[in-house]
Amino acid sequence: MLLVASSAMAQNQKATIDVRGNCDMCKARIEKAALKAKGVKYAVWQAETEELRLIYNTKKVLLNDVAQSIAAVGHEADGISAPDSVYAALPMCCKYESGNPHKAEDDMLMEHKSKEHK
Ligand SMILES: [Cu+2]
Repeated sequence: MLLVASSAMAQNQKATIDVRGNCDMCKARIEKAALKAKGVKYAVWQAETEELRLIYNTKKVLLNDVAQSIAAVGHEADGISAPDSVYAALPMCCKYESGNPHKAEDDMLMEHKSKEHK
């Protein structure tokens, strides 16, 4: 990491992707997986919204690769499912497929409408 932080080299892109999860353990796991992807500078996930905010270097990594590495640790990311074996090994509190206790269906719909991707 010898790159000098400079706005002249702004290849950094902000993005928000949907990542399924429930709790603080999920949060730690998701953020760790995201930050492990090369070129990811910032990753913060919120249980309430199941959204992961990212800042990443578009020259180093594709958003899809970040989503892949998160899915690989057990959390469905940007529509990419986690492998069954990995999901099965998650602690009970992290089993988001049985329904997120923090969130009702209606909230999910609302959220989708309010999200402006393009
Ligand atoms: Cu969890």
